[in-house]
Amino acid sequence: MADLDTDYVEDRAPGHGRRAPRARFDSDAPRLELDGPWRFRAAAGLGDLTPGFEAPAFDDTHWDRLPVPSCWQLHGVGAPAYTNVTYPFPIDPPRVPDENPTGEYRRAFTLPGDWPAGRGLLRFDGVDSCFAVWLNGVRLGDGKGSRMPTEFDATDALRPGRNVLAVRVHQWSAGSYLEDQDMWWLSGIFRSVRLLSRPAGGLDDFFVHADYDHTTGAGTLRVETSAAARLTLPALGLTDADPAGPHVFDHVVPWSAEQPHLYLGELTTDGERIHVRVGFRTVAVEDGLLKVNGRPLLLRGVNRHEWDPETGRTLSDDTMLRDVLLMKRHNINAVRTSHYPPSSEFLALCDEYGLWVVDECDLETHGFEQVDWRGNPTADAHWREACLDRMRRVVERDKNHPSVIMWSLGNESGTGENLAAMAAWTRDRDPSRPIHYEGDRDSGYVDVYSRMYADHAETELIGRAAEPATGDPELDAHRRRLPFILCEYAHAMGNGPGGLTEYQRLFETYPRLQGGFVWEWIDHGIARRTADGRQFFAYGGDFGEPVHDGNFVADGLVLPDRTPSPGLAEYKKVIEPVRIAVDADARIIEVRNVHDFRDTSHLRFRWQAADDGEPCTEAALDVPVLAPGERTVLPWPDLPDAGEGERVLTVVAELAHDEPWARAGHEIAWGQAVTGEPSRAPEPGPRATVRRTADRLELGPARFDPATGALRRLGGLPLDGPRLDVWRAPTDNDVLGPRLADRWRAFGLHRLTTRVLGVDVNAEGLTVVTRAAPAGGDSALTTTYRWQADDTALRLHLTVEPAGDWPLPVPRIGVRLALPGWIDTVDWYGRGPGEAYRDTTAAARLGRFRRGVDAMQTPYVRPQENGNRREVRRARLTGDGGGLEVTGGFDLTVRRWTSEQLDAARHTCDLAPGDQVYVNLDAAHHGIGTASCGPGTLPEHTLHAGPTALHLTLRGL
Ligand code: IPT
Repeated sequence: MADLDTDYVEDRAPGHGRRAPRARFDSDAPRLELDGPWRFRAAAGLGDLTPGFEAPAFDDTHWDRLPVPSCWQLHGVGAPAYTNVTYPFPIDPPRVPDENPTGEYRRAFTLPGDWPAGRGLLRFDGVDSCFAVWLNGVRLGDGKGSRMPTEFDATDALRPGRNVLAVRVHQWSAGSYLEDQDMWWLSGIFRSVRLLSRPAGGLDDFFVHADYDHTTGAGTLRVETSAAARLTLPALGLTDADPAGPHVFDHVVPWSAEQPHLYLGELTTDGERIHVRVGFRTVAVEDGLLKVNGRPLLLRGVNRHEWDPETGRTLSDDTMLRDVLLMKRHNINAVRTSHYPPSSEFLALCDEYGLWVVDECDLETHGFEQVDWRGNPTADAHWREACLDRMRRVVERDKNHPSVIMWSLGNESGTGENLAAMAAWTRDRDPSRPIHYEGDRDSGYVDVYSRMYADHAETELIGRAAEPATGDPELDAHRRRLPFILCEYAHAMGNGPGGLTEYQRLFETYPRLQGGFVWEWIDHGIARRTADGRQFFAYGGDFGEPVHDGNFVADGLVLPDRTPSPGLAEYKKVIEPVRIAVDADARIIEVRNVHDFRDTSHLRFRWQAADDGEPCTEAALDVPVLAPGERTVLPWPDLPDAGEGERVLTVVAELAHDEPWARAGHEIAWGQAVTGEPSRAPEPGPRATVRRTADRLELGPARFDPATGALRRLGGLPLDGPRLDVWRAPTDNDVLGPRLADRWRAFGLHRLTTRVLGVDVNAEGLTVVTRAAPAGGDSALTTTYRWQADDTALRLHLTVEPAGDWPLPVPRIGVRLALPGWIDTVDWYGRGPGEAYRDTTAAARLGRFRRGVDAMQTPYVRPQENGNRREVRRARLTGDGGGLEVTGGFDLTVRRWTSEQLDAARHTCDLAPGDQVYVNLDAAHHGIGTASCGPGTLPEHTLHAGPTALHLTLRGL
């Protein structure tokens, strides 16, 4: 009989025929991996199902193949679609569209001859969004809850030899209403499938309770087991002990993210041996602080979605390890698993390498906000069981991970009784971990006060416990006693985030502020190629979606291919666990250990002095071992006499030995101080005077256009400019939020027209005055270029004076020039090596750097202003044909396209090198901020049009 019953799809029930949730663990019980190519057929909807596809004898040889695990839209079946908040279907819970793409999956497998008697379970680690399962034609059940495991008892249907597994997966289901996370809508069996043998006398579940008493150093271990078992932990002298204990050990090494000590052992029964990894730690909210092992934490976190640009939400173990290593190497100590439990393997890595984890339930109903929360499932008793089921499955699966220090009920799901019920169940099941949920501002049933994107001022108010009262005095009193975290802040979309330093300062000032989680770890771009084979990353709208949220899906600290973006370098610097302050006036070095647990014995320190960027001496720096929270002050090392120019003293802390996550020598923290003034360009020789011919003005090595006063040649180097430039290709933070970029365009900043007011030859040299102004307005910028030269060098003294009203910030004030396209290399002395803007400068140190022109670019998924190098004292732009040297004090960008081309590009593949290289030399920039979601540029980083000067010396090379 064909089984075409699909009532479960629109049923709010989380599933039928499933096994109770339990811990995920590895044991020696046999298992069969069912990943690999499956037979697959894409059905357009529930009216298009294949009758009898579940029958073992069904002939599927004409079906396609699809890998399991995978997201079918990334294998040419249907198309990915991106929405942030909006449901991509009408809100009509629990009903979903008739057009409900459905995948029919089949695979045969052979049960090995030595497969033991006893129960067999089929485990699906993740299926999006709803599925039903048949084994040998017998329906085992159905399930929802995409990012949580579902197990079915397969015992009665399992046969010796050949077995046929059939799974029907629906893109949309009642469960979709609970899964409105800000990400691509993707479907299919996207995590592994396994058949597990459950031996007679095996152990189905256990719960490790490993507490640490920081006052005595003792550890208490208690393992609840679902059946009688024995516990062996060699390092603690336990052999075949009763797991229930409690076992008290006078001294254990505790687990922390900084020193993730795990005790390896085994739980055994007559039928099974299970690996256990025990980390002793006690989490508590006491005295208004979130503490682990008695110490308050400072969370230096990120929100992590599971993402791979080729495989979507199917991640290899290698990719997960890459994430963990990248995080550890960038001083990150915490992860919020936004907004669903990750693959269990990821949590195992967090246990092993050390990351604090806020484990979040697979729950978001954000789109109901758009209908004033009418029918919100978290506030509707009909959905109670579906919500509770999700929470139970996270807690049961992940309860034995020491890295998990908080449970999160979900994200952006409004408020409602079902959330309170989830919290109550969780508190009862696992009183050892605090509960997090941001969406209920009253924080009635949670243990930490959590917010997202609160600006600096509001965060400070909360730090001082001076925030406005919430409605109910009792709730207000409760919330006021809670520690505060920013579960999302510093939206890392495109260029940015700006303002990290200022947040961190608040976190380190007010104990109540226990840090936060940057939004977010990775850009969810999808790897695509142009017809001619160039790769780019697609975002919302690129797949013809009728509703979408564009590139809002690309807002991570790493690009889709996990290349760290400048934002990650900035974050690493801002959250350094050791602070090194090099003070040039007092000639002291202050080192502060801001780790929460670890002393500094794993670090070595060294210093280096450089003159005008040229390193002259370096040596080890003897820093006494500092306990967490301790500081020391050291005198400057004996330095050789500084010569002419600027002296930079850099002090670095690096790993003294290999750690599991980085090699000895890996840099953790640094500080710098500057004394003296940078060397100036050599004093000019005898001043050149202007020679005038019919078609040009000549001044020293330079040639100008007599009509416009524009520089045309410097020695042998053809060039065009420099000309006033105030435009930048708007960043995502300029475009979104209060839409500064729209104001810029309305004002006409991207289309200033220039009128030459005068080209004046005088005793000093040449003076050119221009007036740049937008059409339709009477605001203008008057720019005076004073040119002087000797035989070899050309000097520019530039001043800019605004006239009229400038009621808005301006993107930049400086000049742009065009050089020949054969320029391919940039050497500079200034801040680097990476991109920096005035509120994203922390990670940029003073030094000498060299990059190819192409490597000066940051390929943000949506092209935008990028690549600025700050406070450059000297730059050489060179190629086979020679080059240009510029000295002065300026910000520098060098690219193969104009800002206008950058602005017009929608994807990186829209940018093509032309036959010129464009160079911006700027006096100032407007900051970056995080207005794409959160506060804009802080007042101190805002660039207003005002009198501006820039002094440059240009020399042909
Ligand atoms: C917040 C969401 O929690 C997160 O998933 C993501 O969408 C982020 O915004 C923006 O990228 S919700 C927003 C209304 C603050």
